[in-house]
Amino acid sequence: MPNSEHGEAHSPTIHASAFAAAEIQLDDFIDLEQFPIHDLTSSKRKELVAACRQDLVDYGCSHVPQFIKPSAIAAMSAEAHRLMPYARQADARINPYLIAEDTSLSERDPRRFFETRTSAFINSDHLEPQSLLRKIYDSDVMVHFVAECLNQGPIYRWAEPLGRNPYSVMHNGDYFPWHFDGNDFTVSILVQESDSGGDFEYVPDIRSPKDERFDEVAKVLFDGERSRIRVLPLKTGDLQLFKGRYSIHRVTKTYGKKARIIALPTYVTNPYLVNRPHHAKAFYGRALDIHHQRDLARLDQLTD
Ligand SMILES: O=C(O)CCC(=O)C(=O)O
Ligand SMILES: [Fe+2]
Repeated sequence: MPNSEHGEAHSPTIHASAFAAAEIQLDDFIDLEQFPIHDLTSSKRKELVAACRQDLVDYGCSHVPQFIKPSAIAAMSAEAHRLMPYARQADARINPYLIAEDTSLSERDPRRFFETRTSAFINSDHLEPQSLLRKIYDSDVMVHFVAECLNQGPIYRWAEPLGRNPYSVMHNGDYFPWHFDGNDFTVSILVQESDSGGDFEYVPDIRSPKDERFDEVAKVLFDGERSRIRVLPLKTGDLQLFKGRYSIHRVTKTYGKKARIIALPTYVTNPYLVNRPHHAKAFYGRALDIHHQRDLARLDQLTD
């Protein structure tokens, strides 16, 4: 679908197809000596998977420092900087569920907690034809490795055309408010640190597929209750695996001349679903036909 329909004057009309496995050279982005994710017999790989699993059980999040090669980070940073004119802010006022305000709810209901989002996304459909981020995303070896770390499968790449593997960009003073994700798992790769701030804060498993726990969420939002909040100061090149549908999270204000840039390859358990139209519009600036066509029931009953 041409982007011009949505009023973007400079949008490229790139709709590159996926890279085939034979086109993806893993050592373009991973040091396979240190992280032999391709070698299923490797004890190093087993240890890495075991550590990630344990962190996900203990903290809802796992963190592998310096997972992506500096040369690959430099290539992604260069791509993100070239694409910076397309970074879009979309909706400013959001609640954690990305839904419209319902004034019939009590004022202390988390669905009535709105914050101003100033961060921006370079949507996935803007990635360049030779994008290294898309190679990482299209790599079956990566999908397999991520699934093993999550200890859950099968998982798939996401049909979502705008949010499947975007860059999130935060400039001086920008803030990414508290929210839950519409998808199951996000893999984050920090491409550029801001000079200060830009910490990832989250409350592991504050809701479950069967229980919204609005009271607990309200304590974090309205009372500033920090006892269960974990803070992850990511460094450039680090990999983070995160279950964002159950753990409310935000990125604190970023400061300094350098933008905080993070790549977000995103995986799902249902490969057919995309974001809900309101979520696509609020985060990625527009709802396409596919968002309306695939606005289907979720397996869980969570607000989304
Ligand atoms: O920038 C980050 O680290 C997190 C972004 C995020 O939570 C999201 O895109 O849903
Ligand atoms: Fe998120």
